[in-house]
Amino acid sequence: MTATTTANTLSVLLAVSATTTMLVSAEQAPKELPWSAEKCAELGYSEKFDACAEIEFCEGDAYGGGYNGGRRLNRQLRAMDSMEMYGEGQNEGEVEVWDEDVYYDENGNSITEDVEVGLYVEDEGAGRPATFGWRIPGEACAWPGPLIRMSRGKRYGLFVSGSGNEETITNIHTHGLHVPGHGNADDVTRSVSGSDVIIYEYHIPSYHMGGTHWYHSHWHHNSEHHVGGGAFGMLIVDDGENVGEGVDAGVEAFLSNEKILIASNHEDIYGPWIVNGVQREQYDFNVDEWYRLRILIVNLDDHSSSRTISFGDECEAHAIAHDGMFRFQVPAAASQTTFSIGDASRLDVAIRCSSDSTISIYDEVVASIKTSSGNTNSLPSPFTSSGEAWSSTRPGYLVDLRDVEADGAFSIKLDETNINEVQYSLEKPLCAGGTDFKFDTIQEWTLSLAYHPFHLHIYPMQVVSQNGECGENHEYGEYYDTITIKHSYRRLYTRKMGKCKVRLAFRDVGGKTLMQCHVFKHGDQGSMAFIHVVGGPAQENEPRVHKCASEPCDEPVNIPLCEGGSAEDY
Ligand SMILES: [Cu+2]
Repeated sequence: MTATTTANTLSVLLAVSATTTMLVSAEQAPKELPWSAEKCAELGYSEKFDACAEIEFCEGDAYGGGYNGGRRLNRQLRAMDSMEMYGEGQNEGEVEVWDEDVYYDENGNSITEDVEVGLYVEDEGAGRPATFGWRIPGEACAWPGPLIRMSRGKRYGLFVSGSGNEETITNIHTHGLHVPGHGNADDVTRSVSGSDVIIYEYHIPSYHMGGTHWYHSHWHHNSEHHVGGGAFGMLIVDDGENVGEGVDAGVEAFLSNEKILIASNHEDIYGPWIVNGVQREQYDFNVDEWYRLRILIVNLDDHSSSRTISFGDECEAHAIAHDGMFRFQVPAAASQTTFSIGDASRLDVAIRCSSDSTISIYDEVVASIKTSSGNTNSLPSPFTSSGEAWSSTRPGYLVDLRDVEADGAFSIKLDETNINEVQYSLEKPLCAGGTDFKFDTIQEWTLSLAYHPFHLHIYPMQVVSQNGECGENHEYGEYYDTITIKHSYRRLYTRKMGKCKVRLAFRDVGGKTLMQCHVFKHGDQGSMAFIHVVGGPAQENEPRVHKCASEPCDEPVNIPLCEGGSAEDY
């Protein structure tokens, strides 16, 4: 690997530098995707969906824009010297090009190309354009993509178009939604390219818990490349009614008094972290007012899988939800200023600050909190009017399984290229003793993960290990959709490997689902597997394709069942 500056990339640097004097003065929360019944009528799907929206994959020109990475990268390179990850550092103001990064085409063949991985300019602020992204048609290709907000009990039609480029294949995974993983719903084998348009059908059941989730591109072999370019965004399911026992006007006001924090870094680089697409986000808080901070962590470096996020001593913070699912008792009794959180995970906290403060990831300040007095709103409170915690309403897929006898047991071992020594395959699902999993069963799974974050699509998992085997990111008894035990590659050799036990309920939704390592590089290398949950409801395939320039478009992919036979009908 070599670091070079070329005439071609230098011109990109100059073009971007001109925009870097813009300072961040208020929160940069992304624009919301506009759902509407009118859009359904316009597209001819009024009877099928309650709300429709169009979202477009996009490709930008370059990374950059106020991306103050040089100084920090050099410092972290020194810390990583012993791993010999990078041959050379680079200086501020230089464009860095690393030769021979390997990517894959749609057939899985490796492509060798020069990849520009970053622009280093000394400045604060300014938005970050995406090299790959999701956008509202007509909007800029921004990092991160639009905020998708959904309501419980509604039928949504998401019309997804390609970037215009026939060579770029992608799709969308709604990380955290409890919806089918096959048919025309959240199936990662679906695909769109060019100017084609495919339809994702999402019925958010009325019992779905409200929470903080996200979406990202998930086309196999290109996930790292696409998400690493900015193709992701936050997805929120609104709380609606019946959130919990004891929820009063103050708690309701608190739950909707939200702030958004989408933290991401950059593929192959050890920091820096940016928030909401900017180098130093600023939040405006009223002094001593409670806010619900929705935090999403998108990590693109493949050698670490967890981090700490901390607030200054001027603030009090209580956890209220993990991975978009409320704690059983909300909020957590103890205030913390530092939280440990795994990759791809979300954390909602109740936070209030008495004066100006900062938000840091590890020891890097990524955002500031500016407080102002005089307009304090005292109504929002995470606690009930009597100052107590409240019990969240638990839908069937999120009930307490600690005292329930499991119907089945399974062990999972994640590696960089495989799960249970089987590489990702469309021909072969993962089987438990030669059979598929059964709908309406309770499972107890034992996870051996090293530092790999384990994400199971569709079905959240309750941590039932009591002695810290699941690591410091997870609390006994709470639900998560991604489990990350160890923090990084380096710590792997200094700490005992944990065997973390989780329980989960195969309820409401059946069919195929994906489990994966959520280090994007490892998923792309084959650390993913399908399982089938048989005997439950089946999701239809239609409507599926809205616009197809040349057949075939988004043909359904059927993974054979463990015991043989087709999985077309579950
Ligand atoms: Cu991994």
